[in-house]
Amino acid sequence: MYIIVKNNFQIRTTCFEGFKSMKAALVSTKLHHLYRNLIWRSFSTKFAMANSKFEYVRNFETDDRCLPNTWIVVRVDGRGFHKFSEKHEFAKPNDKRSLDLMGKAAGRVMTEFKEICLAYGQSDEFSFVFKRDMDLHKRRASKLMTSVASIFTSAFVFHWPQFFDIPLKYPPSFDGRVVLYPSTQNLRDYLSWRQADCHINNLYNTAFWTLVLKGNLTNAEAEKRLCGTFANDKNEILFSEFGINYNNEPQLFRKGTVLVRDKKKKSEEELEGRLTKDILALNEDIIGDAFWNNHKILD
Ligand code: DGT
Ligand code: MG
Ligand code: MG
Repeated sequence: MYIIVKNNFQIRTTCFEGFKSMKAALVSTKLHHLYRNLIWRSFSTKFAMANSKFEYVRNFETDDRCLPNTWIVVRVDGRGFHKFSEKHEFAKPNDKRSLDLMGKAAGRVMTEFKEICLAYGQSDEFSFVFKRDMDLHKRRASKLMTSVASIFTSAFVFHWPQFFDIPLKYPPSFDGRVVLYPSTQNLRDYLSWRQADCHINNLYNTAFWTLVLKGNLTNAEAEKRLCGTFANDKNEILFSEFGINYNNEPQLFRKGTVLVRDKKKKSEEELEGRLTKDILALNEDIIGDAFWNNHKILD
């Protein structure tokens, strides 16, 4: 620090005093360093010895890197979502708020991981497809799975108030798993399986809850009524008894949600209703070829 004074003598004195205190400070700093080094060396030797003694436990960690050049799918699923949906008074059989919130949380995961090329969700689950040549986290299964489940869960909680008027009654959670698919056909079959599951469950649940809520049957009676029925029987019950054409039910309920990236420049109008600028939520059939020919995601 400089002190500006008019008198020369005062300047010299100030400088001299300054040098003296600097020297003293230097000596004390050097001593301090010496002392610190001595202490640190003796400690670090002990730490190093202890470290080498304990370090062998690292070998207990297993190598869980996913096979190269395979499609990695991480699927998250709500834990005990049946109870969660009851406690939070979800609409039956589908609550649009929950499905939209699931989509929002999945969009957040895709924003975080650019290596995800597509996500598909229905009910309380979402599957994330990582590009087959990606090397994120050295393809370690546990890192990928826990990161996805954790980001998804925190986003679900974070955005909850945007979709629901009632506060969360307790913290929801999602489990995660990793599955590898060696061929693109295997991956397509996996996604088809999840969408077929959505269709089968939704048709059953729509028929069941229509019988209960509109047909005044008890849960047990509705279950008995639907026991052994095929898809066309359920369609027929809905149409002939309640005037409901199942094919006119919202695509969101019947097909689930597929998230894809779309980097093309868009007008303000086109951006409306999108999850993010680059992520598009669709409720389309992903079992047939049309979707894949349109989007060329897995090529
Ligand atoms: P888990 O996965 O073994 O911990 O058990 P849950 O209870 O999560 O069962 P799961 O994943 O097989 O099935 C999802 C449950 O969540 C199922 O009971 C229906 C319920 N759920 C999902 N979405 C909705 C919705 O929009 N509305 C209603 N009412 N229920 C829903
Ligand atoms: Mg679940
Ligand atoms: Mg589920």
